[in-house]
Amino acid sequence: MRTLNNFIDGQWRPPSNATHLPDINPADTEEIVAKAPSSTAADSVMAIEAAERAYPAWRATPAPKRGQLLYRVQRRMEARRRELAEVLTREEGKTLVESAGEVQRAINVVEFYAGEGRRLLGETIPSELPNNFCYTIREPIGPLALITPWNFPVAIPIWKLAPAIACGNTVVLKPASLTPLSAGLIADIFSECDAPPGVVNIVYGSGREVGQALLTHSAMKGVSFTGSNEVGTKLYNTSAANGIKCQCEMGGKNPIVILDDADLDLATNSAVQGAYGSTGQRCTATSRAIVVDSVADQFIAQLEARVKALVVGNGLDPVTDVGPSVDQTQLDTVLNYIGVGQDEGARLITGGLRLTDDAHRCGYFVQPTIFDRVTPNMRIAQEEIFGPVLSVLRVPDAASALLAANAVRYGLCAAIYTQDVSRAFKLVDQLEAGIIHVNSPTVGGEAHIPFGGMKATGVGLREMGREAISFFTELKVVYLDYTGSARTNNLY
Ligand code: UN1
Repeated sequence: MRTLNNFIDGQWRPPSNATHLPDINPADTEEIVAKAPSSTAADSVMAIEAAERAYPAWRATPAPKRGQLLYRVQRRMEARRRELAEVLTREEGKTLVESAGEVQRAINVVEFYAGEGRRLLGETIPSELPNNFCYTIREPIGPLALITPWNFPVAIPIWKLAPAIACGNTVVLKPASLTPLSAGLIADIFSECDAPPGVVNIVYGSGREVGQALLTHSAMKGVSFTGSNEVGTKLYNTSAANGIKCQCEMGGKNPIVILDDADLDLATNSAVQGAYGSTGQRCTATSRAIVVDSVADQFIAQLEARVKALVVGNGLDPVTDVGPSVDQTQLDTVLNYIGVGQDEGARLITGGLRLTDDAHRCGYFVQPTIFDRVTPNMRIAQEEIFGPVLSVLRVPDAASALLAANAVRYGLCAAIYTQDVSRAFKLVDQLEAGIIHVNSPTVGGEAHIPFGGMKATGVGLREMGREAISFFTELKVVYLDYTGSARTNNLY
C-alpha cells in the first residue's frame, strides 16, 4: 500500500503536519488503497511558490516544445493504462470497463493538447489605418489552481492540466480527497516524462484548508474547478474578490426526452447507460426521462426489465454493471433522495434499497432505482442525486416535454429521442443545455470537442477542445505601424 506525499517542485514532500488519511475502496471498505496527506495551508503555499518559480522558464519554452512533453505523457499513459484503470476502479468504484474508457479519454485529451502546442494561433486583423499591422497573440496566464472531483479522477485532472501547461501556465492540482492515488500516478507519469520541476505540482487536502490557501495567494492567477455548486459558488466569489480568472463546472439534472416516434429500444439503452453507468455519479448522468404519454408504459416496461437485470458489485469483477457509491456520505444522500421520492408520491418501480447481503456487505451498494409518475416540482425532478436513480416524468406532447426539460436550475446536457429531424432541430434550438445529443445518451464527450453547461451548471468559459484555450490564455493585441514617418494618428 502506497503512502502518497505532496508533489512539489518535482519532489515528493511529506505534508508539514505529517498527517495522512486512508483512501478506502468503496466496493470493499476493508481495503485501504493508499494513504494521502491531509495538508495545511503552508503546503499549498510551498506548491504555489514552486509553480511561481517554474513559470518564467516554462512560459519562455516554445509552445511546440511544451506540446512534446504532452506527447511523452501520452505514451507513458498508454504504457500504464491498465494500472491507471485498476487504481481508478479500486478507489472510485466504477467498473473496469468504465475506468478503461476514462483512461482512454484522458489519453485522447493529452494527444489533442500536445498537438495544440503547434497550433496556439492568434489572428491578423486588417487595420483601418494604412501601413498598420494588427495581430493577436495567446499568452499564458501564470500559476493556476486546478481543483478536481472524485468521479473522474484521471480524466478531469488531465483535461485541465493538459491545456493549462500546453498554453505555458504552471499548475497546482488539488485532487479530491477520496481519490488521491489516481492523481499520484499522474504525478509519477509527468515525473517520468521529465516535466520541469514546478510545472505540475500536487497538494492533497481539504478544500477549506488547501483549496482556500491556493485561491487567496497573490501569485495565483486563475482557477479551474469541477465539483458541487455549493463549493463552486464560494470559489467564484473568492476569485471575483481577488480579481482572478475562474472556471466552474458544476451540477446537472440532465433529461432524456422521448417523443412518440422514438426508437424505444435505442432510448431504453440510452437511459440505462446514462442513468446507471458510473453508478449515476457523473454530472452528465441522465437523471430524468421525460416521456410522451403514448409511449410511456412501453418505455417503463422495457426499462424495468433492463434495470432489474443489472448486476451490482465490485467493479473489478467483470460481470459487474454497476459499482458502489463512492462513500458513506454519498450513499446516505442517495438513500435519502429515494425516501424523499417516496414521500413526494412518486411511484417506485424497482430498486430503492441498499444491498447488504454477503457479497455487498463491505461496500456502499444501492439497487438501481426507477421512479415513475414524477412531476416537475418534486425534489427528485429538481435536485442532483448523483446516484443510480432515474425519475420518469410523463408529459402529453413535445411542447410540454420541452417545458419540463427546461424547468430546472441546471443546463449541462440533454438527449432527444425522435426520428423526425424537424422536431429534433426545434428541440435543439429550445433546450437549455450546453451539450445536446440527438439519439445518443447524455453522457460522455470527445477529447477535442468543447464541454460544459449553461445556467447553474457552469460559469467561466467551456472546457476541452480549442475552446479551453480561451480560458487558459490571455489575449494580447498588437498594433504595429510601419509608416516610418510622422503622420496624424486616428483620434479615437
Ligand atoms: C462525462 O460524463 O463524460 O464531473 C464526463 C463530471 C463532469 C465530467 C463528466 N465534469 O461528471
